[in-house]
Amino acid sequence: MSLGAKQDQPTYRHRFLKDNVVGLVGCPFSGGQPRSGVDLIESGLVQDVEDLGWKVDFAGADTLVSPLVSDTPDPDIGKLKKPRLVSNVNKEVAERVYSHASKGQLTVTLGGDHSLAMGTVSGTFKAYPDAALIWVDAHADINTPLTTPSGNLHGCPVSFLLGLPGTSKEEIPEFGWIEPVLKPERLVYIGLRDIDEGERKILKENNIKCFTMHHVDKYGIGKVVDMALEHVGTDRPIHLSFDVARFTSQVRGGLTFREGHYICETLAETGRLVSLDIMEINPSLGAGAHDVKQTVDVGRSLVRCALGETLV
Ligand SMILES: [Mn+2]
Repeated sequence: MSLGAKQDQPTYRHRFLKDNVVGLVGCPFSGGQPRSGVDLIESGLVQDVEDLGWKVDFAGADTLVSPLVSDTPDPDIGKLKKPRLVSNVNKEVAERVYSHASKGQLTVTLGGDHSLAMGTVSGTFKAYPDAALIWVDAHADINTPLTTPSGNLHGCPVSFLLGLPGTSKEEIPEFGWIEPVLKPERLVYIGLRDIDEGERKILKENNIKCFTMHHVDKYGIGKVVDMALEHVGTDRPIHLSFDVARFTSQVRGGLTFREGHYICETLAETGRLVSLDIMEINPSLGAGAHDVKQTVDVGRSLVRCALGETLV
């Protein structure tokens, strides 16, 4: 899929970065279970990124964020499952992302379940307090410890970043390191399709801008991305958190392959992307070799588009 032409500098000039360096963070962490999340990096992603004119700061697969699996008991807190493990992994992710971002690198985090955005967004916003967050996902992931139907923390990261009721240090000290760095008006969703009842209420009460699949159908992805960028402000650094689960299999009316790539291409064009999450790329357990390869290929091509790969 690569055009084969090696660039000596990135396609677009980046406003907030120094030295055209991509800082890679890998985290094969999913629901407390270690999984093979290194596929994407091992598949040649570093070479892809270098071919697009970037230098890569990645110390190798043995520096992936460890899932910190241990025998220490980690009982549920309320409904939340594996709360201490999720918190500890995210704290480490936040430190790694901050260390790249604070050097002026464009951080690319490959995960892993979407709870990891607690860490990535915390790290990015520590370096760029005025940043905006664009969340591309079928789900809003904004349940709080009080509203979550499942207790899975991958459905909750945004609520912690906003500091919604139920997430404070007093209420849940295990996550007390997370600062409420995100403002509702600097968050925008693209591609929502399945929203829980409690989430719908939170989105309304906090007046959070959502472009659902209804809006994508109505306006087309081009107009939706323009409106999303306008909503969060045209001169802020941007953190893009992209959930690719169910994105590769177009079974239930989510974003298409091209719509997803269009989002990444357009954010690259802004020259304001400072942090990118490609999450839920871990091929599901038991998937066939073909599915694994397809998931990895899609993740790779989204990263390339976000880093400036163009069709011609
Ligand atoms: Mn998600």
